[in-house]
Amino acid sequence: MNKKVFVLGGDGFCGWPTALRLSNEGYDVTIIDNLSRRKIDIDLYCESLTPIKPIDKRLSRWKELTGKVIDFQLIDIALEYDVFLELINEKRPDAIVHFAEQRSAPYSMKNSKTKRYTVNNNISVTHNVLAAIVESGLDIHLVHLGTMGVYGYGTAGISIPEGYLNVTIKKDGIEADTEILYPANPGSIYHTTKTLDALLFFYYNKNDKLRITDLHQGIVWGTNTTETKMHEDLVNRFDYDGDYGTVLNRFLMQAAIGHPLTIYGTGGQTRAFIHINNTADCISLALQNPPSNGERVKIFNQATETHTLIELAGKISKLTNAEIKHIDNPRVEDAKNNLKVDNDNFLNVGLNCIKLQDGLLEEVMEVAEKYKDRADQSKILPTSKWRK
Ligand code: NAD
Ligand code: USQ
Repeated sequence: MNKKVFVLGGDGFCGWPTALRLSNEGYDVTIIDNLSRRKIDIDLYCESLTPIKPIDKRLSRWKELTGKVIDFQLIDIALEYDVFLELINEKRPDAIVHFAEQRSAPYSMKNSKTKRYTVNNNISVTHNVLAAIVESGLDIHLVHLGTMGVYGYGTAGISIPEGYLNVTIKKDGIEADTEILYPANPGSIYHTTKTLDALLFFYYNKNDKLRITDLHQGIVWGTNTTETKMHEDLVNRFDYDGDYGTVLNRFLMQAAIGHPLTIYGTGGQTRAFIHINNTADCISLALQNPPSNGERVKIFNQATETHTLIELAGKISKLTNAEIKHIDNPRVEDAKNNLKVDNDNFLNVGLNCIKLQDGLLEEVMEVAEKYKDRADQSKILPTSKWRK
């Protein structure tokens, strides 16, 4: 019998291509999503650059192309605990992949309403999932999408380890060696929810022996994957606006429509990146390599390379002659940082890293070029500020 997997947030940018990948690999997939991301687009008067189809159309096209059925359940996991638990008891999944959070740092910093929503939503979803797994009594492997931002982006010169750090504590003349979670250092309310998630995992793993993998993912770039390219109706979302658009995809879209590349501040910020095809690869690998019973939370750094923003803008400008524009940084963050990241856990289980290369950058620009008439230029500049 095929393994059953729930994909929470499976209508989103990372969740949709991952759900298709897992279905293609033979998993029996159920997507659970409350479609809140689509509703936030309405609130922000903005849309994905790519014309994403409604979820029922997406799934019927997938079935027609592959013969594979993906079930969809419209559930708000933060608010509908009992419905979610009932579904777990009914379907008895082997694994749950958890993408279902409000994931934009700028959106989380807009105002007290969006701060409160982000905290309430993200922490409630994560805690409800953990409590439901315990209440079901089933042995379910939970794979969660965390973020590189839980570590902050300062490294004290070392390469950031995968979650844990061996330290020597010195106090009152006593020295003791111990292992700790790498110190949390979030840079936004959104990133703070991910550090709180990590503590919830630590606790439920210790107390209830839940099997959990937390993936500390870098900034995802690209649009389509092997599966979403199969038909226009399967196209993945492409966020380009000042709240949800992430830096590399924004630069590529800006180059394609003739908008200057918007570097916030100096561009000396270094960040970790991963291509969307590799996101789906990593989830598949994480599912194939679960922690054993009693093992501590498995933490993988899910990133394939690091770059400064100025380096990325320079590369794209060289390819396209796009103008580079430095604008006042709306965020509170270091103007410049070094960042090195260990990713041996994924390399050791066979991840084939897709690195930034001209062909792939051009592919994203082609997508942006194709849909440039859908771009609303008034949504490009950032409007959310970290300090008012
Ligand atoms: P997204 O907003 O496109 O997708 C999230 C999905 O979760 C949406 O479809 C949304 O409707 C759903 N959702 C949110 N709250 C829910 C709730 N209460 N109940 C049910 N469904 C709910 O975001 P994404 O870019 O696909 O990110 C997915 C995950 O990966 C997030 O947890 C994010 O923090 C993490 N991540 C993303 C990136 C990136 O660059 N996009 C990088 C690192 C980590
Ligand atoms: N930036 C620019 N110009 C832009 C947009 C952003 O210079 O037009 C800068 C930001 O100031 C920041 C960096 O680029 O220094 C990254 O910003 P981003 O919006 O691309 O990424 P971030 O806010 O960190 O969030 C994204 C996802 C989030 C995920 C995180 C991974 O939205 O869900 O957790 O990347 S990480 O950054 O590794 O923590």
